[in-house]
Amino acid sequence: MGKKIFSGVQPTGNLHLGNYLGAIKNFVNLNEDEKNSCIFCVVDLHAITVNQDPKKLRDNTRETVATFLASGINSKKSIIFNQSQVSAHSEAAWILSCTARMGWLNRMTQFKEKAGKNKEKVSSGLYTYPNLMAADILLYLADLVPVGDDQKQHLELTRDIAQKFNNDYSEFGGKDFFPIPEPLIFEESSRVMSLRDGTKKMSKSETSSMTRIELRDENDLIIKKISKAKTDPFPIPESIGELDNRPEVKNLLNIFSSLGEEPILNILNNYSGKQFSDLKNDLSDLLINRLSPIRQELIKIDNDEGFLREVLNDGAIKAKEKSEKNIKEIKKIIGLG
Ligand code: AQP
Repeated sequence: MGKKIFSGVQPTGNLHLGNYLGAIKNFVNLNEDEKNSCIFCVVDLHAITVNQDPKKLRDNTRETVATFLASGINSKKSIIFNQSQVSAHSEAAWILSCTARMGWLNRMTQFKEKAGKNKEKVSSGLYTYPNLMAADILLYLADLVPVGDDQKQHLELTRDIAQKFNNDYSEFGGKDFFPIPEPLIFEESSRVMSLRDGTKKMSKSETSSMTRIELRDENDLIIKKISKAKTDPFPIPESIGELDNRPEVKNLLNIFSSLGEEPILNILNNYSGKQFSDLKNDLSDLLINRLSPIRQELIKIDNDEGFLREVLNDGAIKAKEKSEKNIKEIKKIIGLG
């Protein structure tokens, strides 16, 4: 049976291989299955939980949509829009923040990581971010959410919020109102790590761009970044078990595997005993082969402002239609209006 799928990406620039393998590549496959109904959202309201330059934010929103399209998401089959254009997201976030418990939010590791020692100075939006994420998903009564492994905890919170809402209002029409959404995590690509430190995830906000392959990187830069990627002094092993405690090597193999859609063991069979430079040369070729068509398409689409505006306008109309119907229901259940 077809699924209702929702996922979001922040327009914070520097979209990278982790975003592509952990999220966007999977969106493309889901979008191709005619039975699914997919909504892909550029979550600009999430982006403003940290300081943003307004002009850059607007450009990055366009760039994120262009990346969706260049990667192969079809805007005729899926709804593509930006969150801030559909006001029901903010309304639902407020309502659901009254369902979410402080104790639940206090456990969110992403807040702890992002706030660091600066807890008193970060925006309160950064703290309540998971409530908005729950609203995004539940507003469309989605049942499947493709995300990278880093978002698993937020999705568990979304499930808790949905369950509590359904229970709290069970006598008022809330029973089973929200489906309990499932994460869709593709194990081999769920966490792409930094090229310089295999224990940290590849991230847009890491200061050095040498830690990540960006989707706009030219071929020469891809070769340079992969050749400088950290490895270790030991030989390429024969078995997966021998990759324990070798995070950087494991990461390169994971990237190879998910990009080439080939089991890690096959790759080990081909490279065990060989030099890292052999593995890296072939990995660079594979990356160039997969990413350069996306980059070329991205540049083309990004220059077509009219087309991007049309995709976003059209997506917002469709998203409004669905979300307004559901927010009305939610308000009716809880006695608003
Ligand atoms: N390293 C990663 N490996 C696999 N998946 C990843 N995702 C992000 N990084 C990796 C997945 O990409 C989707 C969009 O993420 P996002 O842009 O909304 O926010 P994020 O997870 O906070 O991305 P970054 O790059 O890590 O940004 P910063 O540096 O701002 O924290 C999500 O599905 C995410 O799981």
